[in-house]
Amino acid sequence: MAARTDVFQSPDYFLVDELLTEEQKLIRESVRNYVKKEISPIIEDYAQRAEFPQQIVKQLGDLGCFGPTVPVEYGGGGLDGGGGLDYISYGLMMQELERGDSGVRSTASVQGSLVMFPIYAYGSEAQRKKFLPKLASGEWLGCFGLTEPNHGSDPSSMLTNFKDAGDHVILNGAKMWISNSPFSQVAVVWAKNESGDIQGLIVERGMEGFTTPTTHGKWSLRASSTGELVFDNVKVPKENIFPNVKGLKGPLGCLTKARYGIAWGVIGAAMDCYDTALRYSKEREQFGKPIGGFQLQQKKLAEMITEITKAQLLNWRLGVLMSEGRATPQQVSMAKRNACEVATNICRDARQMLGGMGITGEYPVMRHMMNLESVITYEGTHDIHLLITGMDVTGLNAFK
Ligand code: TGC
Ligand code: FAD
Repeated sequence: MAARTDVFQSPDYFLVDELLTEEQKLIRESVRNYVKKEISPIIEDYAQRAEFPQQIVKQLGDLGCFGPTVPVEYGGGGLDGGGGLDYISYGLMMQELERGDSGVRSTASVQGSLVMFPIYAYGSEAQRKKFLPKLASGEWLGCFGLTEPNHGSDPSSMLTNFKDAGDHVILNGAKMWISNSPFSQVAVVWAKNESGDIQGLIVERGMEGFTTPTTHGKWSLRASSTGELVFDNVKVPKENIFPNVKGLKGPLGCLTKARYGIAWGVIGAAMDCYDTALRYSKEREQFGKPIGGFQLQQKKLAEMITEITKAQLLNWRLGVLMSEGRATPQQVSMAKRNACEVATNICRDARQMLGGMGITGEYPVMRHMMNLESVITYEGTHDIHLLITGMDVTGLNAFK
């Protein structure tokens, strides 16, 4: 397939740019330029072949997209350690990456929020020094194992477990649907100890009994690699267990950071679909005039830009609250859920506006649309996030 020319123009109907600092705009620009140069020309081809473009790992490391929340001394962006990035910059990075492809943003989310963040927040100094710089630079790729074959939305019922065996523990169990597992050197794994408490362990490729079979046949996130983590009596040194967290709040704390990135990211995908549909509607003629001149097509475009604008403003406000340390996990859930819903609808409408061309790889819309079926499901399904909001406003738990 011929490389696609990326002519994206970012929609900004309410002049949200005026709310951004010069530094935030510069960061967005550098990631946008990277996506135009390195992602847009190749991504369709990789998605069609269901292949992970491994070269992006080093590129994203060089660009500073890994570990935005980790202090600069460990190779991160400095969000949680003082100095460095702010949460709006982090969000803008994710928006631009997902404008390219959800799988590219996924790689950055997993590495930064689900692997580097817990090693920094819950790990020992030795763990931080050993793993963080190599993960920040992209020399190593990490993955995050929470979901199991029989325990997805309800991770507290997980079966993966470890038993004490002197200077190490013996880990058994299996994780499923793990982004990047087939290419990872390092897996952050959540498992139960002998008392039934959830703890995090760093499992390294090469440990005997540890395998990462690839999941095949996905119609979504085809340019992202997904697999399992299988532990068959794996000896994990005790020095690889996180000393500073116990319980489900460990993995859920990581998810709050990653879900924040998704709220921004999917709006990037929506912006790409809107921009593509708008341009197409002015070029494509039927019944003697551009299809953009028909009311039904204008309704779709008007609703798309309205929802994008509302989400941009919500994300900006959430970014301010995150930077001030005042955002709640429930606010992050609302933003993730809303952004995924509007982005999914926008991509579906854009696909229709392109008619038959909408199902081809000539345009990015069908790829985005299919990707978003994963994004609306992972990191908490659409309905789980609704129940989180429901519980927050009523004080009543409808999960169980
Ligand atoms: P519950 O009793 O409510 O909570 C247990 C403890 O966790 C605390 N907590 C949180 N802490 C930080 N951030 C959050 N978002 C938190 N939510 C809850 C809570 O305060 C409590 O603390 P403590 O001190 O009292 O122990 O737990 P529950 O068992 O009732 O479950 C609640 C529920 C359903 C909301 C939760 O389990 C959930 O979010 N389920 C969805 C599972 C999920 O999101 N899985 C994601 C897997 S990873 C993934 O998809 C990566 S995709 C990566 C990519 O490619 O981008
Ligand atoms: P289930 O939990 O079985 O849910 C099925 C349906 O039931 C959903 O509609 C759900 O909303 C609904 N449901 C469940 N409980 C309730 C309830 N109490 N009330 C009402 N409805 C309910 N996981 C990781 O750990 N690491 C990863 O890197 C990772 N990457 C992923 C990549 C991809 C491409 C995909 C598709 C998934 C990934 N996941 C990952 C797993 C993902 O987080 C789970 O798929 C998700 O949390 C849902 O779990 P489940 O698939 O088991 O669905």
